[in-house]
Amino acid sequence: MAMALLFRSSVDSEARWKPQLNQLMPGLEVRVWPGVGDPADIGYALVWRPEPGLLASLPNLKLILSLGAGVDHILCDPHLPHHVPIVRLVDPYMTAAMSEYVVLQVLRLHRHDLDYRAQQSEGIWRELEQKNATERSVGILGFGALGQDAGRKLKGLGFDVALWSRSEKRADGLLGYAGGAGLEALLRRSEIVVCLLPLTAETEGILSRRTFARLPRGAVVVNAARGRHLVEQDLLAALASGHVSAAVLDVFRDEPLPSGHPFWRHPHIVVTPHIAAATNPSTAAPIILDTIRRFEEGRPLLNRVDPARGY
Ligand code: NDP
Ligand code: OXD
Repeated sequence: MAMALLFRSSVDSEARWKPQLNQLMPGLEVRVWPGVGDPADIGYALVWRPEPGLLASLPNLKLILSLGAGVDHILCDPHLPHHVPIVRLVDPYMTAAMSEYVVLQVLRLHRHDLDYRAQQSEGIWRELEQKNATERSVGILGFGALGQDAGRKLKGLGFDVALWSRSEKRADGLLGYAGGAGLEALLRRSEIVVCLLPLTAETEGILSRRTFARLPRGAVVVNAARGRHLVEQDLLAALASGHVSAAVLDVFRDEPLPSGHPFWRHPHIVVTPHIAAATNPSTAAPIILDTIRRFEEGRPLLNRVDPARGY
Protein backbone atom coordinates (compact mmCIF):
# COMPACT_ATOMS: atom_id res chain seq x y z
CA MET A 1 0.00 0.00 0.00
CA ALA A 2 1.29 3.51 -0.87
CA MET A 3 2.25 5.44 2.23
CA ALA A 4 0.85 8.87 3.07
CA LEU A 5 2.76 12.05 3.87
CA LEU A 6 1.95 13.97 7.04
CA PHE A 7 2.37 17.76 6.80
CA ARG A 8 2.90 19.61 10.06
CA SER A 9 4.16 23.17 10.27
CA SER A 10 3.75 25.49 13.22
CA VAL A 11 4.28 28.53 10.99
CA ASP A 12 3.15 27.68 7.45
CA SER A 13 -0.27 26.84 6.07
CA GLU A 14 -1.47 23.69 4.39
CA ALA A 15 -3.12 25.91 1.75
CA ARG A 16 0.33 26.91 0.44
CA TRP A 17 1.70 23.37 0.38
CA LYS A 18 -1.01 20.84 -0.40
CA PRO A 19 -1.80 22.02 -3.95
CA GLN A 20 1.92 22.05 -4.86
CA LEU A 21 2.49 18.55 -3.49
CA ASN A 22 -0.70 17.15 -5.06
CA GLN A 23 0.08 18.65 -8.45
CA LEU A 24 3.65 17.35 -8.56
CA MET A 25 2.98 13.90 -7.10
CA PRO A 26 -0.75 13.07 -7.55
CA GLY A 27 -0.24 9.53 -6.21
CA LEU A 28 0.94 10.76 -2.83
CA GLU A 29 -1.76 11.17 -0.22
CA VAL A 30 -1.12 14.29 1.88
CA ARG A 31 -2.61 14.45 5.36
CA VAL A 32 -2.43 17.59 7.43
CA TRP A 33 -1.87 17.50 11.19
CA PRO A 34 -3.93 17.02 13.35
CA GLY A 35 -5.85 14.93 10.77
CA VAL A 36 -3.37 12.04 10.96
CA GLY A 37 -5.98 9.30 10.47
CA ASP A 38 -4.48 5.87 11.08
CA PRO A 39 -0.88 6.63 12.21
CA ALA A 40 0.24 3.37 10.57
CA ASP A 41 -0.47 4.87 7.11
CA ILE A 42 2.14 7.62 7.44
CA GLY A 43 5.47 6.91 5.74
CA TYR A 44 6.75 10.45 5.33
CA ALA A 45 6.63 13.46 7.65
CA LEU A 46 7.21 16.95 6.25
CA VAL A 47 7.63 19.13 9.30
CA TRP A 48 8.58 22.41 10.90
CA ARG A 49 8.78 22.28 14.70
CA PRO A 50 6.61 19.17 15.14
CA GLU A 51 5.10 18.52 18.58
CA PRO A 52 7.48 16.42 20.72
CA GLY A 53 6.42 12.79 20.38
CA LEU A 54 4.49 13.26 17.12
CA LEU A 55 7.13 11.55 14.97
CA ALA A 56 7.51 8.70 17.47
CA SER A 57 3.76 8.09 17.29
CA LEU A 58 4.00 7.09 13.60
CA PRO A 59 4.97 3.38 13.64
CA ASN A 60 5.77 3.07 9.91
CA LEU A 61 7.57 6.39 9.45
CA LYS A 62 10.37 5.93 6.88
CA LEU A 63 11.64 9.44 6.26
CA ILE A 64 11.55 12.82 8.02
CA LEU A 65 11.74 15.86 5.74
CA SER A 66 12.55 19.26 7.23
CA LEU A 67 10.60 22.24 5.92
CA GLY A 68 13.70 24.31 6.62
CA ALA A 69 17.45 24.21 6.13
CA GLY A 70 17.97 23.90 9.88
CA VAL A 71 16.92 20.78 11.78
CA ASP A 72 17.28 21.90 15.40
CA HIS A 73 13.45 22.07 15.45
CA ILE A 74 13.37 18.29 14.85
CA LEU A 75 16.42 17.13 16.78
CA CYS A 76 15.18 18.81 19.97
CA ASP A 77 12.34 16.24 20.22
CA PRO A 78 13.26 14.00 23.19
CA HIS A 79 11.21 11.17 21.63
CA LEU A 80 12.74 11.42 18.14
CA PRO A 81 12.76 7.99 16.42
CA HIS A 82 16.50 7.74 15.82
CA HIS A 83 16.28 4.95 13.24
CA VAL A 84 14.41 7.21 10.77
CA PRO A 85 16.61 9.22 8.36
CA ILE A 86 16.22 13.01 8.35
CA VAL A 87 16.76 15.14 5.25
CA ARG A 88 17.09 18.91 5.45
CA LEU A 89 16.02 21.37 2.78
CA VAL A 90 18.67 22.79 0.51
CA ASP A 91 16.93 24.97 -2.06
CA PRO A 92 19.06 27.15 -4.35
CA TYR A 93 16.38 29.87 -4.27
CA MET A 94 16.49 29.92 -0.47
CA THR A 95 20.26 30.10 -0.61
CA ALA A 96 20.00 33.06 -2.99
CA ALA A 97 17.46 34.72 -0.68
CA MET A 98 19.79 34.38 2.30
CA SER A 99 22.62 35.90 0.29
CA GLU A 100 20.35 38.83 -0.63
CA TYR A 101 19.68 39.36 3.06
CA VAL A 102 23.34 39.14 4.04
CA VAL A 103 24.49 41.39 1.21
CA LEU A 104 21.75 43.91 2.04
CA GLN A 105 22.74 44.05 5.71
CA VAL A 106 26.48 44.14 5.06
CA LEU A 107 26.02 46.97 2.55
CA ARG A 108 23.83 49.03 4.85
CA LEU A 109 26.37 48.62 7.68
CA HIS A 110 29.31 49.29 5.38
CA ARG A 111 27.60 52.42 3.96
CA HIS A 112 26.57 53.74 7.43
CA ASP A 113 22.89 53.46 6.57
CA LEU A 114 21.82 53.24 10.23
CA ASP A 115 23.81 56.40 11.03
CA TYR A 116 22.36 58.29 8.06
CA ARG A 117 18.79 57.25 9.09
CA ALA A 118 19.51 58.58 12.59
CA GLN A 119 21.00 61.78 11.16
CA GLN A 120 17.98 62.29 8.92
CA SER A 121 15.60 61.97 11.87
CA GLU A 122 17.52 64.87 13.48
CA GLY A 123 17.83 66.85 10.25
CA ILE A 124 21.63 66.52 10.27
CA TRP A 125 23.65 66.84 7.02
CA ARG A 126 27.02 65.26 7.79
CA GLU A 127 29.28 63.14 5.63
CA LEU A 128 30.80 60.12 7.37
CA GLU A 129 34.14 58.67 6.38
CA GLN A 130 33.62 55.88 3.85
CA LYS A 131 35.97 52.94 3.36
CA ASN A 132 36.21 50.96 0.14
CA ALA A 133 34.67 47.48 0.25
CA THR A 134 38.18 46.03 -0.09
CA GLU A 135 39.07 47.67 3.22
CA ARG A 136 36.04 46.16 5.01
CA SER A 137 36.54 42.74 6.58
CA VAL A 138 33.54 40.42 6.87
CA GLY A 139 33.67 37.14 8.81
CA ILE A 140 31.01 34.51 8.18
CA LEU A 141 30.45 31.85 10.83
CA GLY A 142 29.45 28.82 8.75
CA PHE A 143 31.03 27.66 5.48
CA GLY A 144 28.03 25.58 4.38
CA ALA A 145 25.44 25.98 1.64
CA LEU A 146 24.44 29.44 2.88
CA GLY A 147 27.80 30.75 4.10
CA GLN A 148 29.55 29.79 0.89
CA ASP A 149 27.07 31.53 -1.39
CA ALA A 150 26.94 34.69 0.72
CA GLY A 151 30.74 34.70 0.96
CA ARG A 152 31.11 34.38 -2.80
CA LYS A 153 28.67 37.24 -3.45
CA LEU A 154 30.29 39.54 -0.89
CA LYS A 155 33.69 38.75 -2.34
CA GLY A 156 32.27 39.62 -5.75
CA LEU A 157 31.47 43.08 -4.38
CA GLY A 158 35.07 43.43 -3.25
CA PHE A 159 34.70 42.75 0.50
CA ASP A 160 37.56 41.13 2.40
CA VAL A 161 35.71 37.92 3.31
CA ALA A 162 36.66 34.95 5.51
CA LEU A 163 34.55 31.99 6.61
CA TRP A 164 34.61 29.63 9.58
CA SER A 165 33.79 25.92 9.66
CA ARG A 166 34.31 22.88 11.83
CA SER A 167 36.46 21.02 9.30
CA GLU A 168 39.13 22.60 7.07
CA LYS A 169 37.50 23.93 3.89
CA ARG A 170 38.46 25.60 0.65
CA ALA A 171 36.05 26.72 -2.07
CA ASP A 172 36.19 29.28 -4.87
CA GLY A 173 39.30 30.86 -3.44
CA LEU A 174 37.39 31.87 -0.27
CA LEU A 175 39.55 32.28 2.81
CA GLY A 176 38.61 29.65 5.40
CA TYR A 177 39.36 29.20 9.09
CA ALA A 178 38.49 26.09 11.11
CA GLY A 179 38.15 25.02 14.71
CA GLY A 180 38.76 26.96 17.92
CA ALA A 181 42.03 28.61 16.86
CA GLY A 182 40.48 29.49 13.51
CA LEU A 183 37.57 31.21 15.25
CA GLU A 184 39.93 33.44 17.23
CA ALA A 185 41.76 34.45 14.07
CA LEU A 186 38.56 35.09 12.13
CA LEU A 187 37.00 37.21 14.87
CA ARG A 188 40.09 39.39 15.27
CA ARG A 189 39.89 40.38 11.60
CA SER A 190 36.08 40.82 11.28
CA GLU A 191 34.53 44.29 11.38
CA ILE A 192 31.25 42.66 10.40
CA VAL A 193 30.49 39.15 11.66
CA VAL A 194 27.60 37.18 10.16
CA CYS A 195 26.27 34.03 11.85
CA LEU A 196 25.09 31.32 9.43
CA LEU A 197 25.70 28.28 11.63
CA PRO A 198 23.36 25.42 12.45
CA LEU A 199 22.20 25.40 16.07
CA THR A 200 23.97 22.53 17.85
CA ALA A 201 25.25 21.84 21.34
CA GLU A 202 28.60 23.29 20.19
CA THR A 203 27.28 26.46 18.56
CA GLU A 204 24.57 27.44 21.05
CA GLY A 205 25.49 30.75 22.69
CA ILE A 206 28.43 31.32 20.36
CA LEU A 207 27.56 35.01 19.98
CA SER A 208 28.63 35.75 23.52
CA ARG A 209 30.71 38.20 25.52
CA ARG A 210 33.80 36.10 24.82
CA THR A 211 33.21 36.28 21.06
CA PHE A 212 32.38 39.99 21.06
CA ALA A 213 35.54 40.76 23.04
CA ARG A 214 37.63 39.30 20.20
CA LEU A 215 36.06 41.50 17.53
CA PRO A 216 37.67 44.85 16.70
CA ARG A 217 36.08 47.76 18.61
CA GLY A 218 32.98 49.06 16.81
CA ALA A 219 32.29 45.77 15.01
CA VAL A 220 28.76 44.86 13.98
CA VAL A 221 26.96 41.54 14.37
CA VAL A 222 24.44 39.96 11.99
CA ASN A 223 22.57 36.88 13.17
CA ALA A 224 20.47 35.16 10.52
CA ALA A 225 20.87 31.63 11.88
CA ARG A 226 19.10 30.89 15.18
CA GLY A 227 18.15 32.99 18.19
CA ARG A 228 19.87 30.59 20.58
CA HIS A 229 23.23 31.38 19.01
CA LEU A 230 23.05 34.74 20.74
CA VAL A 231 23.44 35.49 24.44
CA GLU A 232 21.06 38.44 24.53
CA GLN A 233 22.38 40.10 27.69
CA ASP A 234 25.95 39.90 26.34
CA LEU A 235 24.91 41.72 23.18
CA LEU A 236 23.15 44.46 25.15
CA ALA A 237 26.26 44.88 27.32
CA ALA A 238 28.58 44.98 24.28
CA LEU A 239 26.35 47.62 22.64
CA ALA A 240 26.23 49.66 25.87
CA SER A 241 30.03 49.69 26.07
CA GLY A 242 30.35 50.58 22.38
CA HIS A 243 32.54 47.55 21.70
CA VAL A 244 29.84 46.34 19.33
CA SER A 245 28.31 49.28 17.46
CA ALA A 246 25.20 47.66 15.96
CA ALA A 247 23.43 44.36 15.41
CA VAL A 248 21.03 43.04 12.80
CA LEU A 249 18.91 40.16 14.09
CA ASP A 250 16.53 37.99 12.07
CA VAL A 251 16.11 35.20 14.62
CA PHE A 252 15.32 35.14 18.33
CA ARG A 253 15.13 32.82 21.33
CA ASP A 254 11.38 33.44 21.43
CA GLU A 255 9.60 33.95 18.13
CA PRO A 256 7.67 36.12 17.58
CA LEU A 257 9.96 38.46 19.55
CA PRO A 258 7.82 39.35 22.59
CA SER A 259 6.43 42.88 22.69
CA GLY A 260 8.35 44.89 25.26
CA HIS A 261 11.60 43.04 24.50
CA PRO A 262 14.49 45.56 24.66
CA PHE A 263 15.60 44.66 21.11
CA TRP A 264 12.46 46.19 19.59
CA ARG A 265 13.31 49.78 20.46
CA HIS A 266 17.10 49.61 20.73
CA PRO A 267 18.60 52.36 18.54
CA HIS A 268 21.46 50.13 17.41
CA ILE A 269 19.54 46.93 16.73
CA VAL A 270 17.69 46.12 13.53
CA VAL A 271 14.99 43.46 13.96
CA THR A 272 13.52 41.42 11.10
CA PRO A 273 10.91 38.68 11.69
CA HIS A 274 12.79 35.50 10.64
CA ILE A 275 12.48 36.27 6.95
CA ALA A 276 16.07 36.08 5.76
CA ALA A 277 15.31 32.99 3.64
CA ALA A 278 11.75 31.78 3.97
CA THR A 279 10.80 28.39 2.56
CA ASN A 280 8.80 28.81 -0.63
CA PRO A 281 6.61 25.84 -1.67
CA SER A 282 6.94 26.57 -5.38
CA THR A 283 10.69 25.89 -5.33
CA ALA A 284 10.90 23.62 -2.27
CA ALA A 285 8.11 21.14 -3.09
CA PRO A 286 9.90 19.69 -6.18
CA ILE A 287 13.06 19.21 -4.09
CA ILE A 288 11.12 17.49 -1.30
CA LEU A 289 9.34 15.20 -3.75
CA ASP A 290 12.63 14.37 -5.46
CA THR A 291 13.90 13.24 -2.05
CA ILE A 292 10.89 10.95 -1.63
CA ARG A 293 11.42 9.49 -5.12
CA ARG A 294 15.10 8.88 -4.40
CA PHE A 295 14.15 7.15 -1.18
CA GLU A 296 11.55 4.95 -2.89
CA GLU A 297 13.99 4.02 -5.66
CA GLY A 298 16.71 3.21 -3.13
CA ARG A 299 19.04 5.94 -4.42
CA PRO A 300 21.33 7.78 -2.00
CA LEU A 301 19.67 10.65 -0.14
CA LEU A 302 21.08 14.15 -0.58
CA ASN A 303 21.44 16.50 2.41
CA ARG A 304 20.92 13.79 4.96
CA VAL A 305 21.35 14.99 8.52
CA ASP A 306 23.81 13.44 10.93
CA PRO A 307 21.91 13.59 14.24
CA ALA A 308 25.08 12.94 16.26
CA ARG A 309 26.73 16.01 14.71
CA GLY A 310 23.50 18.02 15.01
CA TYR A 311 23.28 19.19 11.38
P1 NDP B 1 25.18 23.68 6.33
O1 NDP B 1 24.96 22.44 7.09
O2 NDP B 1 25.30 23.62 4.85
O3 NDP B 1 26.49 24.43 6.85
C1 NDP B 1 26.80 24.53 8.20
C2 NDP B 1 28.18 25.13 8.36
O4 NDP B 1 28.40 25.37 9.76
C3 NDP B 1 29.28 24.18 7.90
O5 NDP B 1 30.31 24.91 7.27
C4 NDP B 1 29.79 23.60 9.22
O6 NDP B 1 31.14 23.18 9.21
C5 NDP B 1 29.63 24.79 10.13
N1 NDP B 1 29.61 24.35 11.53
C6 NDP B 1 28.73 23.56 12.16
N2 NDP B 1 29.08 23.36 13.45
C7 NDP B 1 30.24 24.05 13.62
C8 NDP B 1 31.12 24.22 14.71
N3 NDP B 1 30.88 23.65 15.90
N4 NDP B 1 32.21 24.97 14.54
C9 NDP B 1 32.47 25.55 13.34
N5 NDP B 1 31.67 25.42 12.25
C10 NDP B 1 30.58 24.68 12.40
O7 NDP B 1 23.99 24.68 6.75
P2 NDP B 1 23.35 25.86 5.89
O8 NDP B 1 24.42 26.76 5.43
O9 NDP B 1 22.41 25.32 4.87
O10 NDP B 1 22.42 26.57 7.00
C11 NDP B 1 22.96 27.11 8.18
C12 NDP B 1 21.85 27.52 9.15
O11 NDP B 1 21.20 28.70 8.72
C13 NDP B 1 20.69 26.53 9.31
O12 NDP B 1 21.05 25.45 10.16
C14 NDP B 1 19.61 27.40 9.92
O13 NDP B 1 19.71 27.39 11.33
C15 NDP B 1 19.94 28.80 9.40
N6 NDP B 1 18.91 29.29 8.47
C16 NDP B 1 18.23 30.45 8.78
C17 NDP B 1 17.28 30.94 7.91
C18 NDP B 1 16.57 32.23 8.17
O14 NDP B 1 15.61 32.55 7.45
N7 NDP B 1 16.97 33.03 9.14
C19 NDP B 1 16.95 30.24 6.65
C20 NDP B 1 17.74 29.07 6.42
C21 NDP B 1 18.67 28.61 7.32
P3 NDP B 1 31.65 21.98 8.25
O15 NDP B 1 31.65 22.58 6.86
O16 NDP B 1 33.01 21.68 8.76
O17 NDP B 1 30.65 20.87 8.42
C1 OXD C 1 15.37 27.41 7.99
C2 OXD C 1 14.75 28.64 8.44
O1 OXD C 1 16.06 26.74 8.76
O2 OXD C 1 13.89 29.18 7.71
O3 OXD C 1 15.17 27.08 6.82
O4 OXD C 1 15.12 29.16 9.49
